[in-house]
Amino acid sequence: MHTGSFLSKMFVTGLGLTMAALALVGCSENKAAPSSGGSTASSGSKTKIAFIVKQPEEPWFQLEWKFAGEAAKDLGFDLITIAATDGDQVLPKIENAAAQGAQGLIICTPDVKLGPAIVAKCKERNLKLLTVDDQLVGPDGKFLDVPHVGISAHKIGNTVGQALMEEMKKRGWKPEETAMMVVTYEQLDTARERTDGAIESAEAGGFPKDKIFKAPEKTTDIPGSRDAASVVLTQNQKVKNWLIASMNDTGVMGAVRATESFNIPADRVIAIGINGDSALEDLKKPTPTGLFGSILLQAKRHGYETCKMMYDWITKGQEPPKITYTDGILITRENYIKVLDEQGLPH
Ligand code: FCA
Repeated sequence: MHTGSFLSKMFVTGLGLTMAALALVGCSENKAAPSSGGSTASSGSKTKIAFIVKQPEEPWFQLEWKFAGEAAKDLGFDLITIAATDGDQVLPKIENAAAQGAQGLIICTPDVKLGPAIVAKCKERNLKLLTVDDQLVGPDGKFLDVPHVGISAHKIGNTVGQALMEEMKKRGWKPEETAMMVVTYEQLDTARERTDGAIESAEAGGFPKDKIFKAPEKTTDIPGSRDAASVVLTQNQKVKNWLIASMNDTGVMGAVRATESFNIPADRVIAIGINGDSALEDLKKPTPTGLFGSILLQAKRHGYETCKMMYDWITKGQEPPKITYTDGILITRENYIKVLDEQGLPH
């Protein structure tokens, strides 16, 4: 059944979830106690893993937590899910996880520059550390030597650029009537690599460099990308057709909403996101919007596999690989149901 599924609920009851996410932020942590593994009252001896994310309102992170919860159930550990939505919250929340007895931390931090402080805090509190999605950086801008699970950002960006070119050619759009808008967030490496990859492939496909406009977003939410896109649209009102790329679905969704408020017809827009989360909202609408597709990422690997790595590290002393890259698949109106089914994802 489609309607009862996790993702459908997530999209249909967006407000409820946002409230739930806010409640989560408010009370700072939420313990998902798995039922397997025996001990209840004397859970002191049970392995405890904390999973901190930067944007609990984004469906991507909700999916990561959902799969982490499945790992907790299957492997029999306690999972502590914690939201840290800005830099100031990170260290106190780690402290909090340690005080609750966590032995390991999986984190997608709101600020990767906190890398050295996060590493120091985990060392001080004897927490094993694994990063997911966003890699920690040091003062020199180089990645820190912490095990990491992330997407092959540049390659996935390339896939976006190639798919945009293909669809543009299919529609027979003239290059002189077309521009590309790239909603960027370049201070975050994984974001910059994705948008650079999209631009690189568009150029390799013959798209003129001077028709590519970057729209730097100040915040990585819908209002942030919408505002950034509106500036570019205001400055380029003569453009007939728009290609749109960004670091994730949220980035392109804000831009698509902006094209709508500029009264640009939906069939004059081709937007392709990354994540395969909020883009589903548009793919499900009976009338196509400018949102053409998204690169579906492997949330299960980011939520379940990271937990398994951490669990094996804590319980067997098996260190995770230094780096694990995951990839993605293009989903569109035509194939998303089939692909989500194949991936064992709800829709
Ligand atoms: C970053 C983005 C998320 C998701 C993840 C894999 O953390 O903010 O939306 O794309 O990488």
